Amino acid sequence: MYKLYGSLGSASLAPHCVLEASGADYEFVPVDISDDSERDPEYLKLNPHGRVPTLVMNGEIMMESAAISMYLADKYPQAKMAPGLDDPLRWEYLQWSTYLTNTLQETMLLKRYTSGYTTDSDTSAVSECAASRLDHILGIIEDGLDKHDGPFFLGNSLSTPDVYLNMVLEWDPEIGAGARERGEWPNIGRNYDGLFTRDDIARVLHQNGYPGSSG
Ligand SMILES: N[C@@H](CCC(=O)N[C@@H](CS)C(=O)NCC(=O)O)C(=O)O
Repeated sequence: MYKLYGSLGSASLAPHCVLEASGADYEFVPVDISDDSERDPEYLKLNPHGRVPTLVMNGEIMMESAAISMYLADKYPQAKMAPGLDDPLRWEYLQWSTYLTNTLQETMLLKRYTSGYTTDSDTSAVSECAASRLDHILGIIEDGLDKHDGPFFLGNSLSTPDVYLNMVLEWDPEIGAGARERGEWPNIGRNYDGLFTRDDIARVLHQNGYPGSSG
């Protein structure tokens, strides 16, 4: 039995989708991560940053959304969310999984938690810098999604980076839903819609407050 500590709409979404797709027994344990709430000292023992997600399994404690997602996707191939080790697409899977966590997510966090990145009380320079970096990063992702036929990073097969991408973009309504409404990043918009073609993934997205496909 897995316990996934998370918060709806947060970085716990990607591992939540893999758990749902895996058929494994799991419990989703909600954690209050609102800015004005004290972190529960018991939770800080599991995750010293007080962030989500954390996966607890057989007495082991694992953190980092991308790592948990990839670990579970490899462990449960029936979830069909990762190419196997010998699959020619494996390197692209690893490349995008890593890029999304160490570049896209990091820049979104920079934009979201500006005060953590400067000692200045005026954080507008951090916001501006993050916004311009995000623009560049989204252009790279948009082009990357053009490589294969199909809406996903790996063409027609959905894998963990597809969920991860949309999980992170939805943290900023202007960049997630707003950009889709404006038709700004069409490949990214198709990627979002593609997630809803799988019932197991759509179920978790709806639980996490996603309205559904725009198409
Ligand atoms: N690199 C971490 C980042 C996790 C993260 O920043 N989670 C956010 C929610 S999306 C959080 O817990 N924020 C509350 C806080 O930082 O106190 C991961 O991917 O798991």
